[in-house]
Amino acid sequence: MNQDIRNNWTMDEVREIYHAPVLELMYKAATLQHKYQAIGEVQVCTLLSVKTGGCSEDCAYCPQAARYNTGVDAHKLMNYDEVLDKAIDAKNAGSTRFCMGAAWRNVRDNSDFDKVIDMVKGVNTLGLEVCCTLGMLTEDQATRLKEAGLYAYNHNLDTSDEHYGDIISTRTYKDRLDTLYNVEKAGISVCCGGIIGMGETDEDRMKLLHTLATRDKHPESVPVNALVSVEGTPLEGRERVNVWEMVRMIATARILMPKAMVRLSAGRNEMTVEQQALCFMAGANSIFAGDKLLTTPNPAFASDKEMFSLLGLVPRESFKTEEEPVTA
Ligand code: SAM
Ligand code: DTB
Ligand code: SF4
Repeated sequence: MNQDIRNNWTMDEVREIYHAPVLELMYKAATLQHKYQAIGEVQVCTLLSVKTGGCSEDCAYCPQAARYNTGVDAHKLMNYDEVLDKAIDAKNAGSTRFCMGAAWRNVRDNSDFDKVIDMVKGVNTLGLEVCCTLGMLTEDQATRLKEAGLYAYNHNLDTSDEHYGDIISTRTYKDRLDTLYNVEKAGISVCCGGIIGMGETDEDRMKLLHTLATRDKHPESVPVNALVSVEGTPLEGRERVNVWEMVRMIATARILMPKAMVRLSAGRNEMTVEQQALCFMAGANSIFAGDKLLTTPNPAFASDKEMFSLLGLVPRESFKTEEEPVTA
């Protein structure tokens, strides 16, 4: 039995890992990274908001919730050609995964979903790994997405079960878990992570990671977002998380789920190259590229290209199978 890949972690074990002296924690994470991931390879993903704003949910962090005045203009679903053009641009810029996001509470069986299905088919033919994040899904909807060629589905748990109610009241943790179940059942890769910097405790952060790492199957990817505090949301004016908090979160995720892609997600725009390098050392091996996340800024392709060259990083190819562990 492989002692590194476990889903029976106890909270005490997670606490011991998370609270270790930071350099020791990074060393341990980097060791597992060397064993299970291709060193220096970073997955480059592009996000596109195909349906922006006007969302009925009350997620306290989100600039797209209709009830907050954040200055985000609501846009109806983009059309097929526009989306395909953006996917081609992303591919030409070196991305291997294309993630389409919609500001929906859940998917409805209507013509908009039919259009998204066509987009998934179209992006798939470009040889990109297609991902979507559309809110809650039923089992049938997940199956339709899978049949259209969807590779991964992003659906974040965001924080611990205990803290969830302070951040979102319009749905429950169980609703999120149910969608993850439907996604997994349909044979789609799960992309699931969270956000730090929303007033949660260390214990909440560890509980989120514990929930992910004790699933029967670890998520294929785990996005770690630093809150982008947006004016008009209930979380406006929150202090930015410091780099060591990101490092601790990323390294703990890497140790608990050695084979997952750990994505240094929102928050990179506010980080220096040195700070990002610490996150890569701590086990991050995936990023969102392109100058916009969904609605907020992200580093430009050109500056990421410079960073890759400086740090000796190379973009990971698409549809790569798991690396064989290095023995010796
Ligand atoms: N509406 C769908 C949903 O909620 O699942 C999909 C889009 S939603 C914007 C995707 C994820 O983006 C959220 O789960 C959250 O983790 C992240 N996110 C949204 N706003 C953010 C912010 N201001 N800072 C960091 N992450 C954010
Ligand atoms: C994820 O974990 N982070 C991305 C993606 N999954 C969909 C979204 C970040 C959004 C940041 C705020 C915005 O740009 O609107
Ligand atoms: Fe809507 Fe998703 Fe934003 Fe919540 S995170 S308000 S569900 S778009």
